[in-house]
Amino acid sequence: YAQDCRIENFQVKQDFDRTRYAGTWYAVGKKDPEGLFLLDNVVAQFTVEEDGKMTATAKGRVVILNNWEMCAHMFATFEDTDNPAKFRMKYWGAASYLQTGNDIHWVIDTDYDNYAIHYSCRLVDADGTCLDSYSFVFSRHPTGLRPEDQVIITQKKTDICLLGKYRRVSHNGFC
Ligand code: ODT
Repeated sequence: YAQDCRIENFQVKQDFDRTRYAGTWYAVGKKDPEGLFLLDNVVAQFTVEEDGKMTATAKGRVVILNNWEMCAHMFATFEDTDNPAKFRMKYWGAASYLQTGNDIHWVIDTDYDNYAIHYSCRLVDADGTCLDSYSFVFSRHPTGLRPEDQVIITQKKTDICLLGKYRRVSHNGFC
């Protein structure tokens, strides 16, 4: 059979709880979009504000203007939708030459305490599949995922039609 890769049919985390999701997440895997930005040493910090809205900051190594390597400090606000695991993420950088944008931000799965997998599609094709996506695999632990979590993540990568498209994100203290 042909796998259904229409993004509207991707399952996201049921009853997503942003309060349990808050805190620090280390990127351990990434599927890059076109014109990739964050390279490695990516750490995201999610917060639930007093008004209940989710915000985040992230840092990561980037190379801008083709050869200037730096640690980017990024900020994001999340707009709620009718699905608690689906957001619109407005993001910008601490410096004006960093990337800005407005992407969908879906939490595909998380156990809140160990792993998370996120998905974003920037360009949907006429048939409902994605032409330009990116996705982060996050761990609460900088050392990576536990073997039992890797099994789940592999299944989720398959479900969102991105198996084999990820690279490992290293943490070497650059940021
Ligand atoms: O690296 C890329 O090529 C695409 C990623 C661009 C968006 C980075 C913006 C980060 C803004 C601060 C946010 C935090 C949390 C993010 C969690 C996951 C997805 C970006």
